[in-house]
Parts: sequence; C-alpha cells; structure tokens
Amino acid sequence: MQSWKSPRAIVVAVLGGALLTVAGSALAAGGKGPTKATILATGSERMKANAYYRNTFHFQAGTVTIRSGGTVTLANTTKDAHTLSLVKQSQVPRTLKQLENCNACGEIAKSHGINTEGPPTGPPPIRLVNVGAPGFDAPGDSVILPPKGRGGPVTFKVSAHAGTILNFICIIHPWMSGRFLVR
Ligand SMILES: [Cu+2]
Repeated sequence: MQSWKSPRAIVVAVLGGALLTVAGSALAAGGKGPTKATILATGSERMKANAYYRNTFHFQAGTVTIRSGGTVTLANTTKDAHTLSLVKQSQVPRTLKQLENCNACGEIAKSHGINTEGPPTGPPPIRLVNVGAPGFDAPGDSVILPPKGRGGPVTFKVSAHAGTILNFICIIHPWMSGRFLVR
C-alpha cells in the first residue's frame, strides 16, 4: 500500500475541494430565498457641544435575501420616522456630497405628499407609494415607518422577479441604505 501523494497531487486535490465548495455555495445562492424577512431601522444619535453630532441610524440587515413574493416587516427601534424607498443603484449616496444632494429623496418625499418647501405640517398623508406593478419592484416604491411606538411595524411584499437586486435608502437619513437580493 502506498499512501504517499506527490505535492502536485495534493494541490490538485485541495483545489478540487475548493472548486466543489464554490460550486456548492453557488447552488445554494441559486436556491429560493426565505418568504419572510425582518429589517430594523436602528441606531442612535449623540451630540457633544462644540464637538460633534453623530448619528448611527442604519438598516439591520442592510443586505436582505428574500423570495420573490415574500413579505418584509420593517420595524423601528428609534424615535425618528424612516422610509424604505427603492432607488436606482446610482441614486444610493456613497459620498458626503451625494448625501447632501439626494435628488431621489426630494422626488420620493413629494410622492408621499410631503411638502419639502416648508416645515412639517403633520404625518405624511401617503404612507405607501407604489409605482408600476403591485409590491416592491421598481425605483419609487416607498413606505414610511413611523417612530417607535407610533404605529409600526409596517409590512410590504417584494414582487420583483427572482434574480433582481433592489437598492433602497431612507429619504430622511439617506446614508441609511441597503439592498434586496430577490431569489
Ligand atoms: Cu431614516
């Protein structure tokens, strides 16, 4: 019996295992996603006089795998309202300048009936904006999440076809962003 393998044979065996592993995870990625997902709008604010204001509001999780037709529950742990608004990938702010010039934010705010020209006059009159087909599938689809204890959580269906990636932001705090991987 000989159990010795040449170094090359070992390398081939290890690489073969690695390739099998990659193929296995690719198969898993091609499977169907969960029919339900929960996203938290969470984080906190902090201020130090003459030093800084810091806001760590974020979506948890930011990348969400969901089955086409699946239901998302959006819950709030903060005292601020948020939105989950679908935008084009190019409209997700990546820099401070883009954050300050969030054009999609103004457009989506108007679609909710929010008057962006003056101070807030009350809760937004249109809680859910749906463009195109029913469910979340296209930029412009947007839902408002009230502050914690003021009417949330909210739910919506993701109707985009499997294989779609949907990018989203909060139009109130546009550094909050994420994406749906629809499976
Ligand atoms: Cu927000």
